[in-house]
Amino acid sequence: MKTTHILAATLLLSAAGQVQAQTVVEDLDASGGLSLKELQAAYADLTEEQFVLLDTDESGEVSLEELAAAREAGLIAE
Ligand SMILES: [Ca+2]
Repeated sequence: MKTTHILAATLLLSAAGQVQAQTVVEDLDASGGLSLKELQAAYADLTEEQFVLLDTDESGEVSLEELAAAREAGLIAE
């Protein structure tokens, strides 16, 4: 009985942590990629130099894949 309660509490804690961890970036003009402006809406401190580093295929926009890769590499916060 006691073990069940501890397990439930642990699951609740980890679920709450995941919700907080991810920064939401919105494709406001629905272009399919993220512009510098759209990224700065979520990451106010992001510079143009950092944006260029995230845009690994130099398309001028950061795709969701590029954003995910940057997060994994630790270039940008979750
Ligand atoms: Ca790109």
